[in-house]
Amino acid sequence: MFNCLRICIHNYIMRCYGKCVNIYSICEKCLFKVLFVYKFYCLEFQKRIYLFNITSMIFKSDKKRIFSGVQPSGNLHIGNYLGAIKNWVELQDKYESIFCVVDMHAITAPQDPEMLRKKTIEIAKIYLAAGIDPRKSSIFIQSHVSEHAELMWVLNTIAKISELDKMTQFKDKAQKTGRESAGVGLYDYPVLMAADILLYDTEVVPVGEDQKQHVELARDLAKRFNSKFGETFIVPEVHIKKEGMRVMGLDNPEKKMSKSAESIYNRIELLDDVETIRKKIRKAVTDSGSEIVYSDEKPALKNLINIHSSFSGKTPKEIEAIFKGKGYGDFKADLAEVIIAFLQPFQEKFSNLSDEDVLRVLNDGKEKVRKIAKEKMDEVKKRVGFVIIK
Ligand code: AQP
Repeated sequence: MFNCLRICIHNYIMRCYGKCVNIYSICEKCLFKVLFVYKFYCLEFQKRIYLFNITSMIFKSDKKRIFSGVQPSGNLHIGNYLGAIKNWVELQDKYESIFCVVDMHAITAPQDPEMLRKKTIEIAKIYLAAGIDPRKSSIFIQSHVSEHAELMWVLNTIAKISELDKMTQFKDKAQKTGRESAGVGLYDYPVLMAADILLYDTEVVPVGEDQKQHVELARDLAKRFNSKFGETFIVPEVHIKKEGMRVMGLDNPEKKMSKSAESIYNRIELLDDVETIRKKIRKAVTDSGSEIVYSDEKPALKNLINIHSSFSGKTPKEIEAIFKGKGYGDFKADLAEVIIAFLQPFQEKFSNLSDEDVLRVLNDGKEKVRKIAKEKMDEVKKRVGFVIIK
């Protein structure tokens, strides 16, 4: 009898989480009792959903909306985490949050279709393992909401070539192929990013410092569209976390840490194993001299101290004091352990997430944001003069 009830409650919970379970897999003797318990739980559950909906309706208007995303263009690194995702986790309680896996951005560089699919799911898992809570935030895949591409086209018609010519990220990335052979998609990437942001009436965009210029373009396009066609878009603010603003490459402190950097010694990846992390930190370039000092004259060491500070919570001054009289060897060994202390539990959470769990979250997220995107796009179409048949 006790076992039957346990199965029933288990089945009920599984049903609530959308997993299909046969509720009648239970012995006949206790069916009556079980159905009674089941009905009671259903009523309780409905009551809670109702209360939750009412509460969110009341509080919805108080919260500003944030939007941000990461492109599945390679293996995520601690720069992506410290510059963006860590910030999102902290902001999701205060803001109505929308986080996207921007797969349409990822195809602006050559990519392998199977790998792109794998990395897209991996990034969504990383969001969840890092602490993005799907009950508080909407998580979805960019290509699942076609309005991103539609709005981009409209914004393309008001963006200027002179504006895109100024984008430093394009200049950096086009270096590989040369400007003339670079793809139009890569050049136009900031306009797609503007569409991502403006589509959701985003008020705040939490990104790493490297993306500031792109958010500024989104602001300019919003203002231009509004003055040309009437108030349509909210002009978004950029939100950059002070510490860990721009994590630099371990192999070159002049350039940011990047997924697409050729050498794996440029970055610590979020899914690197313990030995790889130790090795990469050991090999990280340092400046001349052997003292552990935080100074602009020692950019490589400054970058490593910033990383230490972001993970350990200690200030650069405290770190300097701890390693006074010690050398790079001691500092680097400690830095590796500080990173590992964060990454190990993170990786454990990551590996406990199944693809099915993540796909369900992404589907729910898509359903939530699609309505906002469609409403905004309908408004845009009306403003620019497209014929709409209801
Ligand atoms: N080095 C970094 N330091 C701080 N923040 C960073 N971000 C990226 N690199 C650093 C932030 O991570 C978020 C997601 O970035 P993205 O994937 O959309 O594109 P990205 O900025 O071009 O990142 P990568 O790692 O350099 O990727 P690739 O090499 O593919 O271009 C953004 O908020 C970004 O600011």
